[in-house]
Amino acid sequence: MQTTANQPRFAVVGHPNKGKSSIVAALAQNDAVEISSRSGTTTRAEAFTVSVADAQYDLIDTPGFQRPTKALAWLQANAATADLRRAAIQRFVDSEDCAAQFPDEVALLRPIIEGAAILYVVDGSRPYNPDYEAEMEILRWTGQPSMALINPIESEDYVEVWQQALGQFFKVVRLFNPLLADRLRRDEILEAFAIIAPQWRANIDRVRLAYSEQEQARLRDAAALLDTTLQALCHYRCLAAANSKQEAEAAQDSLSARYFDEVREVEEATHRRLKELFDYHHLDSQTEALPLDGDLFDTEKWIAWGLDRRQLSFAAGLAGAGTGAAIDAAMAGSSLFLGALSGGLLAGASTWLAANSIATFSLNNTPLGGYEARFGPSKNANFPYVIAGRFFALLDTLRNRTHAQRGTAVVPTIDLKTRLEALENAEKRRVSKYFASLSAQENPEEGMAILLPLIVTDTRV
Ligand SMILES: Nc1nc2c(ncn2[C@@H]2O[C@H](COP(=O)(O)OP(=O)(O)OP(=O)(O)O)[C@@H](O)[C@H]2O)c(=O)[nH]1
Ligand SMILES: [Mg+2]
Repeated sequence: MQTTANQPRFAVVGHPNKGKSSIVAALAQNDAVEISSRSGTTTRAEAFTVSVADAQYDLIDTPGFQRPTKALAWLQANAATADLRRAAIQRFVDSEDCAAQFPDEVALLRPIIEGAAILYVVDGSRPYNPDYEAEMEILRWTGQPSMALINPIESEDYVEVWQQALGQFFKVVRLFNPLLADRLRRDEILEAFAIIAPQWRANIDRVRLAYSEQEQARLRDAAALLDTTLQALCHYRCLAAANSKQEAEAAQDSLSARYFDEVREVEEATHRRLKELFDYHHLDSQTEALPLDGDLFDTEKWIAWGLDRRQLSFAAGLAGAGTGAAIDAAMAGSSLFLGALSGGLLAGASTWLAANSIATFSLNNTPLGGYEARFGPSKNANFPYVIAGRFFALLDTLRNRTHAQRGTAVVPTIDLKTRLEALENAEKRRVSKYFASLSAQENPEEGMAILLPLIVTDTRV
């Protein structure tokens, strides 16, 4: 990777365990950065090149200050006047003796003396204390452009106090919580980078522009991925050739097991691909298992698929209607199914209800005199909604997360209805028609464009 003098470089420094690595991970969108609650996790300086399209900058994660007061005393003994301070820092970094005595300070100062700008990180939930002054003083001696970031780890209780103290050492002080996926804040931080290091302004502006284009590209790619997945899954079937009818019938169980396994695998591969699209390469996520082999009117399973109880009750109401019982009008008003009905998805409730299993077994004669056993494809009208709902749940989880969060992402079930209702009427109709044609085993075109409005709906609170 090409690194030029003109490429912005920022060293993230501060006390141990104040979220330096978390800030690097969030800004760099890199879930491989090592983060832990253990103090002293980062033991050496490591540069992460952030590449967004053709724009780049470097973030350097560093170990925390361990002995700032003693290090400052060494520096003071080596620089009698202000004009000698930068040279003293250089000697400090070059000295073998200092490397042995102050390995962390040497590691964090080296990239700075080599030209990186400084991002000094403090915790806004802990009180200010003058111990930090040795750190800030050392950083000031480097003469490099600098700004401070207040990370409100547990609260914002001491943010104001910190602002006052930091304001005396840093021209720019910003609040940044690396665990919140706040894109505006990230942009604000980048803008602040350009203020402290105007020589990098053109490059930083390119990065900012690339970030916003990247977001749009990701959403388009996600829409295309969902379209491909729905087309694949709605047409999915498993076939087995047999010489006799008995042999074909005997294949039913293994064929259906294979069908459900493979459908699950396709979905898992899609979810992995979606994570990669958002630069999550190490993230485990936990989505309710797709309970494919059961009856679609099993309450718990509907809920697992992201449809709530009221929607379910309405489905049950419709089932009653099919056999002459009344539809509960109150339920009707609140249901996803009503949208589907009014959107012209269903010719009649019976079409919807006839398909109460995902896919069925069938057996055909082949032209050569043998038999073909077949499981699938799914003609179930609910199936594309279920697959799409689960995809949106993961998408929202990824968009609400930052790369600083560690641990398994628990993907909640989502309210698909709210997402559908946010669409314009014409968009709703196009989505309903698209899903219906998938279940009717057609190959709807322009799925990506049809799905995009559903994808971009930002369900974040
Ligand atoms: N709740 C919360 N936790 C945070 C935040 N920022 C960091 N943490 C947690 O604080 C701990 C330390 O974060 P790191 O990013 O590893 O801190 P560091 O400054 O790099 O630590 P060292 O490398 O040990 O110096 C981790 O458990 C993080 O998950 C935050 O904004 N909110
Ligand atoms: Mg760290």
